[in-house]
Amino acid sequence: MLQVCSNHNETWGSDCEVYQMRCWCEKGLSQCRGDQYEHVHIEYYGICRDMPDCKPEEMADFPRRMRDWLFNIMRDLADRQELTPHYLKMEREAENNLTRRWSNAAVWKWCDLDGHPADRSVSRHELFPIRAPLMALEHCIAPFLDSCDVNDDHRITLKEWGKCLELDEVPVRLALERVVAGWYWLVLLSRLLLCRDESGCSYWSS
Ligand SMILES: [Ca+2]
Ligand SMILES: [Ca+2]
Repeated sequence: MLQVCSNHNETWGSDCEVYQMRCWCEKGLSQCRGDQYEHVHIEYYGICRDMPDCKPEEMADFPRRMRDWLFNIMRDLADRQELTPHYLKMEREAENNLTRRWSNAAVWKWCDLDGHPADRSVSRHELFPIRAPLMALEHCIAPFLDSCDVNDDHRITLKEWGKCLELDEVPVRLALERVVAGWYWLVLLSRLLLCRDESGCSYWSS
């Protein structure tokens, strides 16, 4: 079982133990070890350790490294055929068009993170899939992600995301428009297919 470090800087036997304690505390059950555990969450995987400070020069270089990393993950997923056709198209464009490379990868990741709920902003909870696994390897990830949330409302908008990755606003907006257009066509197509299967579909008659 993989040990985890919580936001209280305590090592737990597994992620399940953390979720279980949080659940006990949220429900006010006697197994809850204290009110502070009502908001306990996993900070990173592995045992707790002293994190080195992120030096200013490391922080200055971090957006570039993060852009590289996002593009490499997108490329890996494309190679493994794990991207949807729409994102695959964006990946192919990123391969061939250097000006679109970082913005396509950044928009893809931001949309990927914005899932629970998909409300056009990435909450701290939604950042978990990139934050927790990277914390033990990249000590600048936490201050970097905190710095993205410029207005400190605990959510990262696409504008904030693009800005902290040091991307131009226009290619980011264009890439997002393409994602939205892709979704629009997907929804339309699925409605058309559904309509074909159902007799007397109100979509056609309306
Ligand atoms: Ca969201
Ligand atoms: Ca914000």
